[in-house]
Amino acid sequence: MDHSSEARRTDLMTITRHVLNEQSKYPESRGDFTILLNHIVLGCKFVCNSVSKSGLAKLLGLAGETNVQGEQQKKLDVLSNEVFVKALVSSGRTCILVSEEDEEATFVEPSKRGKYIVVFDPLDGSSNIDCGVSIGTIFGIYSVKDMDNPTLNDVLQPGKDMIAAGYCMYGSSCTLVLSTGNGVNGFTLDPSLGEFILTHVDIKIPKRGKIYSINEGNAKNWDMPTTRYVQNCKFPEDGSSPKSLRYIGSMVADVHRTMLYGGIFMYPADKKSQNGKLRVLYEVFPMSFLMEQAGGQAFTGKKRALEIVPEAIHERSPVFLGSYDDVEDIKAMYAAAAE
Ligand code: AHM
Ligand code: MG
Repeated sequence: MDHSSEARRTDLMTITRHVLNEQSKYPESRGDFTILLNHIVLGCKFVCNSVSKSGLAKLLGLAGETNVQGEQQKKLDVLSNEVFVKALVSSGRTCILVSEEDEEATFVEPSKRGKYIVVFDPLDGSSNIDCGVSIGTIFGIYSVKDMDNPTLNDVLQPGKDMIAAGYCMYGSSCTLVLSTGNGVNGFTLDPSLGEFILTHVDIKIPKRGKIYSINEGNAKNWDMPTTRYVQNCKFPEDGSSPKSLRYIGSMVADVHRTMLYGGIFMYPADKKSQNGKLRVLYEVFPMSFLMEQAGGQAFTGKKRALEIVPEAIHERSPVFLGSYDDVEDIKAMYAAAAE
């Protein structure tokens, strides 16, 4: 009998335990955040289960509806959105929800209201569902100023004001990466226990990476700094080795790889999409928050991504995020172009 593995199994750091430990540093904490997070975790487990069974359950294919960005929704998008909205409302800890799938923000009725605002993309990368490529949920959390009188202005805050952010990747394993503003930790779902277990302690992104990640099919329409930067990834002017290109087209998976291996992920502006593609509140902000917490950077082409003050809940922004030094390089390209 393997006594050492049995010993390990009795001392598991579950995500709830981890968050309780972190919250215990704040004497005023009453457990509300832990309860909220437990409901997010429940949503992730539900979606993870649905994603892995989707072929069997005939969930693949179009749901026949079009979302606010004019994109066709898949059945799993619809299901995931319902799961998270219900979990978040029933937590009793939220007051405003913003989902990629809902045109309007949801204001939680007063009897179920709490102090947190959750912005989320329930199932990002949905074009990858039908071929089994990794997809994920992205979320960010703010505190409301006045719980009795929540307004959209509470949501339209810069990303640096978020109190937590994370993503859950439904891939070869189900991995939840979380920051409550005190570094980044990764948890892997143990299907036999139904618990997320701390597996990636205090993730730090390498200072420089060897991978760049961008949809090169849009190159024709890129601006000059992006074009020059990508050219330099392939033909470095300093004689260093070229970078490798990796692009999944699923932000959670591309960012997760960038976080662990280093490098840069880019979704720039182009002539057709002046603001890029990715949504500020529930894609750019949470991923930028995590990157900064892991020691990396996130830049829009003009400024630090977390300093954007959104004017609309589904606003988009270009983004360049990843290893500190790689983002410094693209910042230098933009600075040179502005001279
Ligand atoms: P979605 O929210 O409709 O799934 O779109 C967001 C996804 C991201 O996961 C990914 O980074 C990007 O779209 C890929 O876009 P493209 O196919 O233009 O490269
Ligand atoms: Mg999305």
